[in-house]
Amino acid sequence: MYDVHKLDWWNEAKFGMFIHWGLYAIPAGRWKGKEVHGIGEWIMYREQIPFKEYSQLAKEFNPVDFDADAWAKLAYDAGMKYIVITAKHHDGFAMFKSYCDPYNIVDATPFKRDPMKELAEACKKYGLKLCFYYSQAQDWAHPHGLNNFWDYDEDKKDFSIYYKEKCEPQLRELLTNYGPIGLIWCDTPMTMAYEYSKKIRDLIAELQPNCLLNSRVGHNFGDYKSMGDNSIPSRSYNMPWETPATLNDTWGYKAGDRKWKPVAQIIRLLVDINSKGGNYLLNVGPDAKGVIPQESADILRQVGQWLKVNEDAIRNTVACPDYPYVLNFGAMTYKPGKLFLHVFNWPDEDHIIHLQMLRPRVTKAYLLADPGKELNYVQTYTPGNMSYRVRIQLPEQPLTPPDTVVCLELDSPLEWAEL
Ligand code: H79
Repeated sequence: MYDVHKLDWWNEAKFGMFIHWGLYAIPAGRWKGKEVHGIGEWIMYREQIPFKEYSQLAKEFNPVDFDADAWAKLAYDAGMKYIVITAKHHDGFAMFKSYCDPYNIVDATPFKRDPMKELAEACKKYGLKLCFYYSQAQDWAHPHGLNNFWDYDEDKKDFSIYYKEKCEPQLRELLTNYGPIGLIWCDTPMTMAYEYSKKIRDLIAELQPNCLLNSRVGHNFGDYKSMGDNSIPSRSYNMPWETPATLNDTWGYKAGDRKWKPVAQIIRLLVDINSKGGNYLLNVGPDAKGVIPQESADILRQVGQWLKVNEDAIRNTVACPDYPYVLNFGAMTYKPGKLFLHVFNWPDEDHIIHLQMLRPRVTKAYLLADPGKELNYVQTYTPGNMSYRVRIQLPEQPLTPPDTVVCLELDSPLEWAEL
């Protein structure tokens, strides 16, 4: 299942930008004067808005402030290496020029531009992989797509018609018209049968064999595992995996959602996910004008500033073997030869942190923010009484709060001694 070579760029990246953008950015969480509970892109389902009515939003969709270069630059400044954007979400509206279905941004809106074309160019400029989210099973616009039960009789649905008329032709367009695509991000397979997951897998193999596919295509046809939305496993996993996550509580833009996570928490999540071997796919929800909320941009730029200094501790890391104790100073990330200690809780009194049960010998210790200056450390190794201990002397103050990173160079692969 896991093709190591094909996954190289993705394993190295570790951090990507998710973009949820569609017609739902217009209501922005409010419908007919009332606040609608839940994630913004589900508003059509939540309110059971008839397709005839919801589709009228297209006539108003005119994101004149959309600037593909600015979005790509923001991802670049944040230290992200790929962008996954909703080419089509569950509402069925294509955010790209589709030749098989006029319900798309070029043919149905006054905007008339194809933002995916513009993004493909911008991603090339900033060295980012462009990837497409495509809701392959749910489609609330098509009479045979899954989950719109208020317009269409579930008993009369034939998924093969939707697949043949819309799903496959649109995936074909996405894999043909925008240059090399990093990955196709499917979602909520629901009751979709094995044969359709396989068809999607085969379609990618035919058109862009290097393009990855996430596990939500269903039936184990993915190249890597998508964890649940905003869900992080409690332990390390030695397989390719990714957590898609939000900056506030919604994916698609909601004007009323002010629950932004603090920068420190985002860095903490990035480190936690990386330490367990995963990728962090962090979402922004641009508004109906095409602008990424200022709060999102501010958070991402600050994460990027931290990441610039501490990049070695994130990029290309692998799952860190689970430390046998609860760590008090923060978290650890790992790549062969280097163990990174992320100090979130600075030891204000003695400025010393220590690790137990570390089997490899430390050959050098330094802060990523000041790599020219070696840190003093003492490693004691008394296998007779199973004591493996290293104590590291830190400076008085943290250099890159909230997380100052110590790099320990190791003489052998990381192993913890048994407790
Ligand atoms: O694209 C984002 C979400 O729209 C999508 N996955 C991420 C990446 C997603 N699809 N399904 N879900 C998430 C689960 C959604 C469940 C809920 Fe609801 C939607 C809870 C509230 C609204 C439907 C309505 C189910 C319960 C009430």
